[in-house]
Amino acid sequence: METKIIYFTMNGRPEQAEFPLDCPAQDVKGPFFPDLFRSAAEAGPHDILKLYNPKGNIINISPNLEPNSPQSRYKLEVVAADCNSAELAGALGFDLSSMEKRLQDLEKKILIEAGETPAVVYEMKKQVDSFREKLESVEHLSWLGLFKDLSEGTHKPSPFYHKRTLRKTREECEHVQEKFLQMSSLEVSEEVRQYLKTPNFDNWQWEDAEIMVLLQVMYTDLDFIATFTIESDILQRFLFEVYRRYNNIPFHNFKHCFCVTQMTVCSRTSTASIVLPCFLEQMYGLIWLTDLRRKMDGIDLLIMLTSAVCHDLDHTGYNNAYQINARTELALRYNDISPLENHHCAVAFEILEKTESNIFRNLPMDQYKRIREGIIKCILATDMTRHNEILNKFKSILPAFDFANKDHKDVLMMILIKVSDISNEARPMEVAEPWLDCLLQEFFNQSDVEKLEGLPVTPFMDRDKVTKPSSQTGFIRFVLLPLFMELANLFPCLEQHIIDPVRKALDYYTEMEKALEREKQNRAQSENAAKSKETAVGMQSSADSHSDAGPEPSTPGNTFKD
Ligand code: BYE
Ligand code: ZN
Repeated sequence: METKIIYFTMNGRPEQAEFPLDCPAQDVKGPFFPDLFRSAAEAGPHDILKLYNPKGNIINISPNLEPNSPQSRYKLEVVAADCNSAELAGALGFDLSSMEKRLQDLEKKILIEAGETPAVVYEMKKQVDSFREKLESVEHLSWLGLFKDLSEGTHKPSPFYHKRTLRKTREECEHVQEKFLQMSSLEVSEEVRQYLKTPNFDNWQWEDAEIMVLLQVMYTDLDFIATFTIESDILQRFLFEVYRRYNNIPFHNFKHCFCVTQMTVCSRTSTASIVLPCFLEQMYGLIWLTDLRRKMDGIDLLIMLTSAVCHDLDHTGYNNAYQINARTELALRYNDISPLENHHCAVAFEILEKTESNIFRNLPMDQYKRIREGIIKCILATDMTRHNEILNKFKSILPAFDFANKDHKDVLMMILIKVSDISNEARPMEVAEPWLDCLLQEFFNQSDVEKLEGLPVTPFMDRDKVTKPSSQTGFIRFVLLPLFMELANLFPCLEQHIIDPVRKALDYYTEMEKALEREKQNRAQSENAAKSKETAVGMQSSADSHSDAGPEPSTPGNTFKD
């Protein structure tokens, strides 16, 4: 029988297939039996195969395939596995769709017999639902074939479209953009403008479109619009692109970007001559004493503000340790060197490279260069593994700090963005505590995924190992206070304005830790009492009634070391 040989590559690996010239269509691309191409690609029955000719065009997998030579190989590719790929799920030891189907059948049966969904079935349904949602929303689990990346817009609408996802949807962006543009023409009251300059500002009271307006106010009130001839539609486009590229994750989101920026402005605004309303009294010293507008030039301030705005762009909620351990695209791209911060910065300049959102487009080349250099320095300085390096550098220049020295100013700018980045605890408790909850939610989510993927679990992110107060007291003692106190050496007024609230927060969490400790002891005691009672009555104590040790107090001393 005459045969023909087809040469192709699969993942760069050379393969060849031989089949008879009168081969029926079914054997080459049939719905029933995995054909030669399927087995070469190790593809399941639901996977989509794509064959490319050497020109890069997709060609039909059919018996009429042009025979070729090893020098002109076709390229075979498997496109993402079908979401419900039974084979893939089977290999993983679970199958969501069949579990759901069985649950539905069970529910139907019970409905007929008992008339109402029992709580257990409801509970199980909820668990299956939330498990599916988790698998669908976690980008790093996309290899399961369940991940729904809604930003791509190539997916067909699914019943889970409304569920929480990482990236912002187009609808969400358009809605906020429309609101922002409507509001941006309105005057922001003087009262709000002043309130915006204090660390008491409550971000939770404002929705995203309003926050965009407030960011616009910051650029305006620092005179950047006039000084650097920034057109308002360009600024609006820039802010919108920034908004769009912060993801919907618990902590490193657009509101965090706003808070960091707002804190930067706090320590930067000098309007000492204005008469301050009484609620601003406590800010007075800070404004007066730091007086940065007189000590640094406009470009430095523009660098700091824009760095703060951009410093966490496209954060996905997984830190550098995760990126490196999971060998993500980012870690590979940046050779494990601050993958996230490099990425945030690259995204910032992706936005700034577009003429319609380049707020620096009217500046001469030398100024643009200086700004770019400054932003890169500031954003890269937010990598906490460089914390000691940067703080030590600052300490070493402090005794002879000179605002005319560029190296000194560079270090100060890095310290200021670092302070702003981790300064939630300098805010009122009602503002700060929800931020801590958000952060822990993001951390715990990461450690859950690390456990699922068999990666090393970062100890201070492990929900089984840390408690809210124990982690925060350690952080305040060993990271926040030492950093803030060095800055207060340069600006002594900061003592009362940002160090005092942080000390209060330390007391608050220390109390909370003690209360938790007491609760734990009480629980252990009552359990012991119950146990001895059981034994006394002569009942058999069950094998698994060990005392619940609760969360281990973390050891803050080594939690935050590099
Ligand atoms: C830091 C690094 C990365 C991301 F668990 C966020 F105890 C932070 F470590 N920030 N930012 C603010 C913080 C805070 N980390 C902590 N507390 C903060 O207030 C400590 C963490 C809860 C934990 Cl440092
Ligand atoms: Zn940040």
